[in-house]
Amino acid sequence: MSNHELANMFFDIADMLEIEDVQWEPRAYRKAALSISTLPVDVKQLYEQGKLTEIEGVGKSIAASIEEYVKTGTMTKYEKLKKKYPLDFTTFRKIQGMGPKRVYALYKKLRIKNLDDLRSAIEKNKIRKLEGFGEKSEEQLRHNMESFSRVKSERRMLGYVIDDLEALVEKLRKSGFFERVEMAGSSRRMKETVGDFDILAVSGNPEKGMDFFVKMKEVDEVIVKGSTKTSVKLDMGLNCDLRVVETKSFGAAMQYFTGNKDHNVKLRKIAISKGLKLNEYGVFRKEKSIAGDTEKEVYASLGLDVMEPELRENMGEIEAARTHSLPNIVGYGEIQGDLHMHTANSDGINTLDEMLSAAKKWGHKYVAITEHSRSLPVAKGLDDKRFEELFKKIDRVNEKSDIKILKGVELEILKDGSLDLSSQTLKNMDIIIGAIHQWTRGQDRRTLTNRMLKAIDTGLITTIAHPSGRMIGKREAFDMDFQRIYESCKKNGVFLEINGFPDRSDLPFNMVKEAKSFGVKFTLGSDSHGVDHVRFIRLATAIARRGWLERKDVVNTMSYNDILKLRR
Ligand code: DGT
Ligand code: CA
Ligand code: CA
Repeated sequence: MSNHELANMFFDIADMLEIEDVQWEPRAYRKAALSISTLPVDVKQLYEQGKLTEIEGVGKSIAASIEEYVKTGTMTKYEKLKKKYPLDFTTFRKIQGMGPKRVYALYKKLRIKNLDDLRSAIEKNKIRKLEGFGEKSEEQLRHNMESFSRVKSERRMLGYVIDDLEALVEKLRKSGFFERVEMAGSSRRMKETVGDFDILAVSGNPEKGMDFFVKMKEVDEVIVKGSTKTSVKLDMGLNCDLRVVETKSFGAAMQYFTGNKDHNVKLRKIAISKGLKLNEYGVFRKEKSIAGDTEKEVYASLGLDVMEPELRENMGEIEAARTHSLPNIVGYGEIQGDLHMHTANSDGINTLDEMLSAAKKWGHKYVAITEHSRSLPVAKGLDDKRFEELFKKIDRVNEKSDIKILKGVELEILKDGSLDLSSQTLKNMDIIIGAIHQWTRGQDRRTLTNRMLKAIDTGLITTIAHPSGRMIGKREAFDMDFQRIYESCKKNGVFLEINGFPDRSDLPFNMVKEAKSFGVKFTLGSDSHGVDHVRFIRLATAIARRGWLERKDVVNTMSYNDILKLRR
């Protein structure tokens, strides 16, 4: 059971209740669905901790439905309604002009249950003849349906699916049907969002291997099955292509299917300029293969150094590979700690002890506990006094703990650029993450830029939280003069954060690369709000790598003692 799935069920219930003219309830279900769909933790985990009603909009009765679903795999309320209305509300909801009442009218009159039915009814001009519809609204529906079909391939945030993908790859490896299995595509490049998974394998018995693959429990639906390529839909809602290739062209296939496309196009041009042919089978001079079994050879045959997959975005890496000046990007294993974490003291769900043991298990040597400050009441921000109490506790824990804690704050940058909390409280902190969370509406580019610059100028801030403010799929980056901000950060010795929380992934990697060119350095944070998020430091590191950062550019490669000295 995923949050996504559960949220869709509640949205469906809301739609069906609306058809039944039930008052209020649809709103309540939508509210619950919305908060579940954006929840940073697994609902199942909250259930196990008895914390369901802490979810915004989830009262006793919705909590009971969740519990029933977790325990039995069915939800009576949903099943009952669905029997009466066996319609694909989840899809219809995404098409403009297909509100519940209209969906129901189309079902009653034309038995339209799903997208295919809708399409064929429109093609046969059946809808225009219905009372209350007409030719114009049929045309409008046709248009809306087509624009839905174009965008329907939903991308997913890598942070939420990478572990499942790796587990899947591991299962294929252990199946005994493949000699090699590797992931390629955007997930190998650690792109923040992925459209589908691409897996490459070598197998002496591809038919049996593919049989095994399509029977895995993660596979919901087989799209095409062949002995060299099989495409399926996985239960996590993403498609996955498994390709079986020959050992002698494994490197060429890895290169080709890792991409990205622009990177490949440029490589192919280089090949042509050298009188060579490059494709997923190898590099060829006339018909003779000159490279193919390793990526390194493929690149070398084109006069290029091989680069880490994260760099393959056609952002200058090919030029750098030619002049042997690729950056030595920071390694995942070089990160010593996490510089952005919350606990139940503000809006996290786990205690300090729980967060520490999860961080220790991950391998961190230190973490910064950076609770929200008082002016963010929705996140239960702390005032000066509560920070003082928390820091006393941290001092006590630090004495005995082998994983060290940095005393920090995720500090509200107020509307005018001044800082939340007293400078006395701030003085006692090891790390201050300045953050803009609110009052941005109505602030134009100049006002917002000046607000940020003023905060940087205070000389009190260590780093800027999720600097662009973007939320994937929800909110664009702030309209700010980022170049001036980079300049000012460099001048004031203020870092920029790379926030690894999947929905944020902020700074975005291309902006990281630009900020680096101004001489800015970076802090990495998982922005954990629970033990399940500690793993997001890896995503922050991936963005750092994709932004060409080297060890020296990343504060988290420093030791605890050296970080303590930053503000002393
Ligand atoms: P995604 O799935 O949208 O997150 O992104 P990718 O990069 O995984 O793209 P995908 O799955 O369409 O294709 C996998 C790789 O195959 C891609 O990174 C590069 C290569 N590729 C796909 N289409 C083309 C193409 O038209 N030309 C070239 N040269 N390579 C391509
Ligand atoms: Ca892909
Ligand atoms: Ca693909």
